Amino acid sequence: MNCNILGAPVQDGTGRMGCEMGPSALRTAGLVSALRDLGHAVADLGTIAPAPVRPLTHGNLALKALPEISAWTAGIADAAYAASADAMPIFLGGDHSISAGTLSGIARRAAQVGRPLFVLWLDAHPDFHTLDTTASGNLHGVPLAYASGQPGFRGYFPDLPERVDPARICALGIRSVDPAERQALRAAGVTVHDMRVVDEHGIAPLLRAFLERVTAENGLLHVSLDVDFLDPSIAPAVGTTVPGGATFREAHLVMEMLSDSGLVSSLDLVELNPFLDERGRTATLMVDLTASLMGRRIMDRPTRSF
Ligand code: 5AB
Ligand code: MN
Ligand code: MN
Ligand code: MN
Repeated sequence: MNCNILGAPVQDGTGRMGCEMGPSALRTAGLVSALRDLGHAVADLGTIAPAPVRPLTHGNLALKALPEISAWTAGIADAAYAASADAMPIFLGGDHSISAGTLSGIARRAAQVGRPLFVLWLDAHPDFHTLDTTASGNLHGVPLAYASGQPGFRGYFPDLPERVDPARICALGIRSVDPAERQALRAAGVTVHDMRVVDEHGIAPLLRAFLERVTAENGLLHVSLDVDFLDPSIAPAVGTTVPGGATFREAHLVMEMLSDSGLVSSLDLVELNPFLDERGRTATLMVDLTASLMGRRIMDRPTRSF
């Protein structure tokens, strides 16, 4: 497969510094060589630039860095569209606000090729706040709401060329949801498999059912992997730790099933804060998970089966 690597060193979407170093840490942990060892042709396209920043004021005074994130969203959306023409783009965050741009650009690409876009959101949080409902004001909490066309972004974030249909979004691993998000997710019809559902059913059947839907509609599949999807005991390098996350094997199983499906067409690796890491272990785990998603196997398997 042809892969395009793009760095998006954004940290203004979170309340603290450090995510700016994310792309560098993922490269240092060996992302490019891991992909090449699996036989992929990898082009590192370097670092995305934001669009020019313009002043913006909003009634929600809690909002942080709105002009900056709006400018990043525009720049990232253009880069995502361009980088998805003939290869699988892998976006290195940066905080999760980058997915406002990656999803916008990928949704535009999906419309251009005439295929439905599905999104697998692997995260402790649904990131489904609007500019009006966020109480923290941290814009890494809004990308999925923006990309799926929730109201209140017009004039502040770039106009969406195409929205992601909320009915084609599956959020998995969720365990921290704010009241406004809970209501909006339900109204929009997003599939949310929270950790309680994962505990009850196991992660494999939940993912399999979603992948079967993607297959049935010949969809493209964008995967957005937030470090805090993982349990903090195995992935400490994140600002928003929530206990009770995916285990090492649950996370690898998700990646292995995604690989077997052959459906994944774009990927975000987000929220890595290397300043909070322990000797690079979280960056290394993110690279190993990406390798599993891109075909690394414990043992060969007979055929594609998920
Ligand atoms: B992340 C919270 N809902 O709005 C908020 O890490 C957390 O990209 C957002 O998933 C977490 O601040 C954003 C409390
Ligand atoms: Mn997130
Ligand atoms: Mn999160
Ligand atoms: Mn986070």
